[in-house]
Amino acid sequence: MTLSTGRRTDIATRLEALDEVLALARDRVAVDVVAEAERIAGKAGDRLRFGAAHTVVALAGSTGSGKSSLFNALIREPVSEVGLRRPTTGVAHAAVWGDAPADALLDWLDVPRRHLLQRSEPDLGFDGLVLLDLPDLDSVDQRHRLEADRLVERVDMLIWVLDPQKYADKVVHERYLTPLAGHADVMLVVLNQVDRLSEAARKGCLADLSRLLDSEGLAAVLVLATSTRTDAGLDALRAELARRAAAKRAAVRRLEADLSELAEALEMQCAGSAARGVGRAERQSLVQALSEAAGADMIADAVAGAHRLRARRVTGWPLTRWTSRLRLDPARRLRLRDTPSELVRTSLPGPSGVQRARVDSALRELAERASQGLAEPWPTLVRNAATSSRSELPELLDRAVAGTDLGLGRPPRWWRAAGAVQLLLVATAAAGLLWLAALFAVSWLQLPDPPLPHWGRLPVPTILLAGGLLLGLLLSAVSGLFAKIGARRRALRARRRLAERVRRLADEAVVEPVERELAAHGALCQALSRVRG
Ligand SMILES: Nc1nc2c(ncn2[C@@H]2O[C@H](COP(=O)(O)OP(=O)(O)O)[C@@H](O)[C@H]2O)c(=O)[nH]1
Ligand SMILES: [Mg+2]
Repeated sequence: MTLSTGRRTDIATRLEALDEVLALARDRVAVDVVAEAERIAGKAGDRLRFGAAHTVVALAGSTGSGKSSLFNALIREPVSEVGLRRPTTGVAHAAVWGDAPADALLDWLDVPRRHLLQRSEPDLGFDGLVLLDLPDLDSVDQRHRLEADRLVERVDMLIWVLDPQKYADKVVHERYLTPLAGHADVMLVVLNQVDRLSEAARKGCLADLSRLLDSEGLAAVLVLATSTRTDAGLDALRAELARRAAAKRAAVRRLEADLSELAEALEMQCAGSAARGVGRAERQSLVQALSEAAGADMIADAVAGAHRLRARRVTGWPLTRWTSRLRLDPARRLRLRDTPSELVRTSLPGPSGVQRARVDSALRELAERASQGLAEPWPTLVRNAATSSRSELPELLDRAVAGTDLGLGRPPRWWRAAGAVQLLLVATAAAGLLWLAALFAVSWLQLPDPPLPHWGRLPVPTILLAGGLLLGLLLSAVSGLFAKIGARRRALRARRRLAERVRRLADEAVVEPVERELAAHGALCQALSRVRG
């Protein structure tokens, strides 16, 4: 059996939206709020499965107001014991009109005491009506009160039975009527025992009750005056019940009211302005702080130093070049490898206290700005998301450094050319030196002078020796200058590459978790507006 009214899709859509809200709210929103929403979602799903053929109406009120008397008057048979406060009054009675089987529905309501009224004479038009006589709301026995509450929560419609003495009863008004202000559509208020009032007193009492209901936001609720002694107002009550039972709308209306009330209660989740998201400036300062914590300064220095040293080893003046071999490569010292690999650890010292503090404050700032204007618990959720991988950051940063291509593995091509020229110049100088030595030996041995070519006024061997040495020194100086410029450029590039890598890390470890929370908030508020209907 399904509900055939046009509102079916309506409430189904709202319930689907509620499921979405629940999926997003679990683990985020306070457990009691989620539990309440789950309860209503569960109840609505259950109730809808039983269809709209039946309309479950409960008589609720405090002790002695006349619930059982009204119940008997409506079914015209004395089934529910009047004036009794024996244990049996802690259990609800049901009267079921019509042929449609209501057993499954009553099993779900957990009401075992049932009276079937197939055809009432005269026909009251009560087909499909299920009337419940509830335990007293103010019973001294807590179990009775809980049983009444349980059914107040589940039924489709409520008739609040008041009497002239206790019509302003605090229990009924504060605990039930006021919180159910959104349910006026599925409630009736009955002022019973009016036979005990004079005409004037009755009017005054009804006026007072109306004022009270008005102040509780229940101006729309229908108020009837009845008496089970004189039968006053009973026909009007019967007519109203017949009308509601025939309309078959109470079940859905009740659930709709529940959903609206729930949506209103959840509304504060979406109070305030919409989330701003992670700002570019906050993201940038986080990347900055993380880069510093990753040791960007130290790394840039090491890259520059390694570049200069390696340049000297290849292009330096060969006669003093060997001294550079004695010096330790700064990149090696930090175990920064030529070929990046995330699998090896560097021997960077890790972030200092100051650097950690800067990262923390960047995280805080980012979370704060991203969740600005949102109601709790969302700023807390966003902050937790931002700091979720905080303790792993040093490790992640080191891995990022190890995995960054710092440009160490690619020596400039001119180095080798310059190195070759240096060797050539040394060879030239050596040739000049040997030549001069040979000339010296010839002259020492008093042999005839061999021919000595000149270039301008200088002998060629002298030019070879001096030129080779001078040009070697000059080349070494020029190479050193270029290496210095190159070192600066490489340091900058290494910084940039590291920052790129760190940005990716910041996005994965911080920005994305934060944005997931903000997206959850947006989706929840969106779904909530559909729950509201
Ligand atoms: N005068 C008068 N007494 C009533 C009326 N309805 C019920 N009573 C009496 O009020 C007492 C409590 O009634 P009962 O139906 O047991 O109330 P319940 O506790 O709400 O179920 C009984 O003594 C009834 O006879 C009424 O309309 N007029
Ligand atoms: Mg009773």
